Amino acid sequence: MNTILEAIQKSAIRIKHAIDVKDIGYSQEQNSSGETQLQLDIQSDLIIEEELSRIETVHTIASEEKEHPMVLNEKGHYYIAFDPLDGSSLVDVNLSVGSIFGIYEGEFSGEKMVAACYVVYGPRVELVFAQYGKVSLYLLQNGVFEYVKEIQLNVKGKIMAPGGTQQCWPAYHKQMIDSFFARGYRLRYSGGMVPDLHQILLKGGGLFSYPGASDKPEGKLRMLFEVFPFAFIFETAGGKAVDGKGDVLEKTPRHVHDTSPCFFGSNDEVNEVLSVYAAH
Ligand code: FDP
Repeated sequence: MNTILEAIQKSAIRIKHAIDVKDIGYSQEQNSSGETQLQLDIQSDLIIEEELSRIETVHTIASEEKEHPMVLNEKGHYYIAFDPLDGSSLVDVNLSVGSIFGIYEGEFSGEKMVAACYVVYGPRVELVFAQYGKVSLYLLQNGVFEYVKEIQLNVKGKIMAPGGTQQCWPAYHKQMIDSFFARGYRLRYSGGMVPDLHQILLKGGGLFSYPGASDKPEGKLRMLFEVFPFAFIFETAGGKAVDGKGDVLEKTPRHVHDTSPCFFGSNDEVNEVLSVYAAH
């Protein structure tokens, strides 16, 4: 696993360099979700593929930017799913973006997840890695990721990050979000899942939601590339991650790019989501 973390760190340093200097224009290509890819999406995908290909223990990789998983080494046992540059449409307005990694043993399913990691490319580059019941924060300094601290969520937070198109939300979801704001929660939503969830984690808690809605009944965020890694990180940090009914990590996607409604946060807020959703 150490070699995987090292490969992620090397990829992050190379992606940060690409963000700083590369052309951020749109390519002629679309990814599996029908989104037009940026040159940077393609570049970041290639960087991670190249770094992970060097590791013998990696059996298969799946990228948000590619239609199908790719077998790297039949004798390996780790399956790694990654979103090379999440929120890349925010690069042109100079907001933070990130890379997300889910590490599985034997197959891609929530229950087989053994570690998860993300990198935030903001004013500083930070990396969060969850494994063995611990979530660790690292900061890139002088070309090296230095350990900073362990991350733990409070039981209750103050931040609300409500994703999706409001006019398409179910009425009970809107009432729930309005009721959080009526109790003093502060809106914090940049439109980049990585910085938005990073903020909730580092500020002690709150709720990030991306519900099923009339325009997107199964939500927008992809289970393997986005939802499961953050679910693993939030649960390891003492919080919760659900799809509205139960632990989202108990789901198994039928297709690599399947999405799920998702709610990540500290215990109190997510318990409230479960009780509101159970009543509907
Ligand atoms: P993006 O489409 O810019 O890649 O991955 C999907 C994502 O960003 C998440 O990072 C973000 O949380 C979400 O979409 C934002 O979606 P909405 O604009 O629909 O709220």
